[in-house]
Amino acid sequence: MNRRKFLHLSALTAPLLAAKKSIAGNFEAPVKPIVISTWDSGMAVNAAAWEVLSKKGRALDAVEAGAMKMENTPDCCVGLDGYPDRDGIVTLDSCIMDEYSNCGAVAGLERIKHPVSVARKIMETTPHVLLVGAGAQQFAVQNGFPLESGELSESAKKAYADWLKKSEYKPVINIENLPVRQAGKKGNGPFAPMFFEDGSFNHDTMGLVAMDSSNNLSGAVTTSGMAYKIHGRVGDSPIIGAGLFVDNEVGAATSSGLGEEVIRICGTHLVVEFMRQGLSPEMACKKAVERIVKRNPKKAKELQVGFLALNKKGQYGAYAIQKGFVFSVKSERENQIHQSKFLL
Ligand code: SD4
Repeated sequence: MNRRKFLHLSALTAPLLAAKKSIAGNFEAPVKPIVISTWDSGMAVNAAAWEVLSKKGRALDAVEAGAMKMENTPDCCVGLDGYPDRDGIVTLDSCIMDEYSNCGAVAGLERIKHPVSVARKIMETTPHVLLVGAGAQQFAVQNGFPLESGELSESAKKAYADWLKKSEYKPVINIENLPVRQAGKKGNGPFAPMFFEDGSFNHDTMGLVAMDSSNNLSGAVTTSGMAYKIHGRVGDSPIIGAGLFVDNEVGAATSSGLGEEVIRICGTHLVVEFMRQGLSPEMACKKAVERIVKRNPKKAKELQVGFLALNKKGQYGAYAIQKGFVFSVKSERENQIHQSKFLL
């Protein structure tokens, strides 16, 4: 065959071969950009992140914008309007991680509106990963973040006053199918959180991960943590490898639910490692959920944890212990809420 004929033939067959490869599923072009986030409130979060991603912006900027959207939403459970700890103080946890495995986090941060941006500042301007409590606040103020009043939002004030009547310490979060759950909404905002009969919020956490047009992954989490927690309690959300993990070669994962259980298994790190071994995002999340259930054979019915993961192909998946975990996805192909599969 002469060279010209060979080139002509390859031009004809190359698209066929490419099509075959994508049917085999091994060489699919990644769906990008894409952003996925926990809960139905993730729709608004994704829209904010999409503003960045659709202009070929960096995933890191997108996830920060998404988390800030939630922190800015009035009467929302995630930021300063969230529910306080048992001493009546709102303390915020957040983290952020980029495609180079740079990461920053804050825990127990009071009176600062955008903990995710403080986390990013720590990542980008200090040699550290995590600042907590008074030190985190001092760092934030020194870096120009305004100190807010620290007053509870109207709905948080009321719920806290109700809770104080019994002051029972029984943290329960995110279990949508328990009988205590009220199918109601508190507050008037479009993202007003679901609440329990005893007044305690669930969905106090927003986690999101994204892949940008350059195939780079990042993630962020922001939360007011578990309502009426012991002052100083920190959950999974600001812990790298628990509430969030990003490995730019493999994928990224985030979690929602009872943080202590996620920390005990290094949940999102585990999910990413399962994806590294070849599991799909959904199967990787399922295996992590199974590990939590395995170590809690009797208590599992009272626990809720959900994992959400994205791989480098732009494939995503979630899995939860119980029914009710939902997540939101935005790409050029879709903009919708999905129900997570569940184990029990
Ligand atoms: C925590 N994981 O503080 C968080 C709570 C949560 O929806 O996800 N709530 O343990």
